[in-house]
Amino acid sequence: MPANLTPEYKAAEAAFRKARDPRERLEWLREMLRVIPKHKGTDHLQADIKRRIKELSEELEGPRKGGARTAPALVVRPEGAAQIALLGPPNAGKSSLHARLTGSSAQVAPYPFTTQYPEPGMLPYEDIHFQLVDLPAVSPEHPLPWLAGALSSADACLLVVDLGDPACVEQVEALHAFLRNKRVTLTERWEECPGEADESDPFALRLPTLLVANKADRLADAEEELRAFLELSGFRYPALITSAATGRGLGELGRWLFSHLGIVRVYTKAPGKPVERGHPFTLRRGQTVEDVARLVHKDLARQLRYARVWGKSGLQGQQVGREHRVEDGDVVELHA
Ligand SMILES: Nc1nc2c(ncn2[C@@H]2O[C@H](COP(=O)(O)OP(=O)(O)OP(=O)(O)O)[C@@H](O)[C@H]2O)c(=O)[nH]1
Ligand SMILES: [Mg+2]
Repeated sequence: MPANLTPEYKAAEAAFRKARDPRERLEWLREMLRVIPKHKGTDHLQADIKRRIKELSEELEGPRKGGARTAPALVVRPEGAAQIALLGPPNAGKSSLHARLTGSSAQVAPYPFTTQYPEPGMLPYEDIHFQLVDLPAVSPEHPLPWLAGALSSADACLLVVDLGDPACVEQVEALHAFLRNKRVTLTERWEECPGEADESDPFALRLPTLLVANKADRLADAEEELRAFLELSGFRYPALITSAATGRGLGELGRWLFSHLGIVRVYTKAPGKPVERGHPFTLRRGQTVEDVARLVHKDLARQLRYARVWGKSGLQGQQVGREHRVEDGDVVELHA
């Protein structure tokens, strides 16, 4: 990190790192550029920020030809409890999984490079949803400059592979190399905060990753194949065996994501009113009553005086402060 960065710049950068919504990220990038001290030592960083602003603006609009929009947007606005990107080599079954898990009509075909643009869809789990984003294959034969940018809004990745493909290890290594070049690292560590990256590089991205060994219906012994694959490749990702054809493993995905992302559901109620059971707010483990208030309304977080909480922790409507950590299933009554 260059020297002489001001607290104002650092605050804008911290907000940028935290933001997942692409429009919000763009606003923070502009703010970073506005407040960055303009001197020789920050030339590189300034250029980097300008490039990101240009890329992200283009990605948000979708490709244009002669002023007309020719394709869908290249980054997907996050919705639901978390955004999960489907990544992997061509033909592994990403779109087939997407279609089965979310009911989307993602295009599936028996040849590689079928998917061309990001396709969002919602995977229901109990009373919440995860957003799954189907993506084009990552492969050296088909480099897509915007693909890494599309990952900046994701909270985690599903790395979909076909263990029956003899080129599988090589393909995943090529994918790693492509992402590394774009400063994106897939990590097996789900307990890290997503997006929390290298202190010295605001544009580095770390995404917790689950290996999805698909097309298990084609393998005589999928567990054995998976064990051999992990041993041969040295990859440490947690793994799930699936088949988009038979549905094997698909029912476990929602629970797996829920627990490994540390999702916490909070039900709010207004004083004297019943609990709003229909649509919980979703947070991550470690977040507080103040974070709940911010989700309800950003002014509410500022005006919050205290909350009353009912939940599994044993609280039965006791008063708590804004720093109180919420737990899954808590009912929260906010008092401004
Ligand atoms: N037997 C079997 N075939 C599958 C499975 N999943 C996908 N397929 C088939 O594999 C082929 C490729 O599937 P897609 O879902 O298009 O794969 P993709 O990873 O999205 O491919 P690209 O978009 O080209 O990167 C299609 O013929 C699918 O029917 C599976 O679990 N079992
Ligand atoms: Mg596809």
